[in-house]
Amino acid sequence: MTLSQTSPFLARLDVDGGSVDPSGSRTQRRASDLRGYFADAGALERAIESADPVIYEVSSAPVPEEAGEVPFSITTVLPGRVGAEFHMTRGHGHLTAEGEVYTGLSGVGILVLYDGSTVRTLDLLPNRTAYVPPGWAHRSVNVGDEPLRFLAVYSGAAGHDYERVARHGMGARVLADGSGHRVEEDPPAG
Ligand code: PAN
Ligand code: ZN
Repeated sequence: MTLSQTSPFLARLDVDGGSVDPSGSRTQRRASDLRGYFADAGALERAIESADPVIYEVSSAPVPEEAGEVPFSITTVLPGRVGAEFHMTRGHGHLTAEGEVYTGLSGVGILVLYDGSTVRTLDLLPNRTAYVPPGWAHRSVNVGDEPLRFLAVYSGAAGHDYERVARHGMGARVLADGSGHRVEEDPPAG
């Protein structure tokens, strides 16, 4: 058995601040980082021109993305919309057949899962853990008025494939519908 180079440690989850302490990295994605992801490209450009808001950020624990390790992070998706579409992460699949668990910390969200033909949605809520099986691309959407925060725990061997979702989407979009939301089919073009 190979011994990890990482020492055992205890992390504090700052739910209100959306950070893991100790923290390995903190990544922000602004509207300008998400060109091509939202259906309403004009609304996205207007958002970029006005304030280029942060759409989401990820605070990761100092765990290497290597086989055997188990990285974890808190994602915060800020509330808001681009046109009718709620703020969301880019979404990705894993490069290897590795699953993941998402545990809701605060706010109200929808986890969209897509295996290339079937779309599934799960509620992302505090004290609920959503299971992402191997082979399912995943994207988190904030459908509430407050920041959506969740803890993601995954395999260090997973790797992240953004290409496929960037090109073919997630099979569905989550749109505002009155004071609530609806999931609309978004089949891949071609
Ligand atoms: C999460 C995501 C995080 C940001 O930690 O990486 O929510 O979403 P994108 O990676 O799609 O931009 C996870 O699923 N890790 O595997
Ligand atoms: Zn993932």
